[in-house]
Amino acid sequence: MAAATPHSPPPQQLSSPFLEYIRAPGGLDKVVLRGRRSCSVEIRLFGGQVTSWKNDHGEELLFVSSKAIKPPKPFRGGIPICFPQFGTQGNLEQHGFARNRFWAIDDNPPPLPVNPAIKAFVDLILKPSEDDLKMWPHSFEFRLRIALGAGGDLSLTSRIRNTNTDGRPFSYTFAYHTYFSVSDISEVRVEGLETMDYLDNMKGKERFTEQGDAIVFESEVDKVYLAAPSKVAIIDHDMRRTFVVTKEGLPDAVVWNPWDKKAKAMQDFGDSEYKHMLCVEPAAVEKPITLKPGEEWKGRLGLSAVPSSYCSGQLDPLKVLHG
Ligand code: TA6
Repeated sequence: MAAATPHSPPPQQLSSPFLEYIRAPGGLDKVVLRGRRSCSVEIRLFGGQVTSWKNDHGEELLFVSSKAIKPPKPFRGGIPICFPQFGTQGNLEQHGFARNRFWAIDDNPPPLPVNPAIKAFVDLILKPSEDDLKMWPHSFEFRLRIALGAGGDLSLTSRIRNTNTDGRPFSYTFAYHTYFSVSDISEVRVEGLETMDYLDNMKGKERFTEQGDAIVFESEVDKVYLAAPSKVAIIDHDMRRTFVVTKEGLPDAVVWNPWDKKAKAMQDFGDSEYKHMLCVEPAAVEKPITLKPGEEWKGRLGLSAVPSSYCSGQLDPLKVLHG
């Protein structure tokens, strides 16, 4: 069970003009990162979860369900962190416990080589509680840096270190369960995953090979693309917007839309909200990551939103994927 309240940070850690700590009742404390014009990112301490990413017009780029509920249940939308497992295996809750715990502001993060021009960022940290250790008997430090770039791009960098003192390695699976806001799922295409092998969660995780052109959506999709390229493009035709998803340290990519039947079955999801969202989730699913004591893994998610123009007839996705 998650602790009742977040760890309130000493004010000196939050002295940046690009960062605001907002206390809220019910464990909903959050950090707001502010960039140029109306660019911003909101992160809830509960779950270390990004719940908003706005562009310089103040438009929301991530999907959050209107029926999302409060702690201690995971929040439907934004970018939930799936750790130490993706999916449901053994006695851990679906997608692991990291998204259901209060993270703390990391007051002493080890140096992370980043672009010095990026001023709007926050470092969070999660360590296992006694209860967590009963469920998953491994000590770890999970450091998460969330950064808003000068151009409005968003990056999440996870560093997970095995701090076991008993010499035991541990293995885990992981995903940045990213919910993108789209105008109309039937007008959306995904480029970059053509011809890739995938495990189909709707067909008993059987392995298939994707067709040779862009992925379109006409029904529920729940696929884990294996050894996917480091860049994937989500083209929203109506919005004339392309999301570019880049990943490092994460071989796989999960693509999910629940469609109508499953949407109706989810309490924290509006019946027709499937039309306005798509999950593309950089992940490590097929091959768990194993760390020996003292070893650290780094996994990075990069998101940008660029205008898509079709007047030229030139497919922007090809530019953003191979440019
Ligand atoms: O990422 C796809 C998936 O594994 C789907 O199978 C579906 O369960 C989705 O995650 C949502 O999971 P959640 O536990 O957040 O309801």
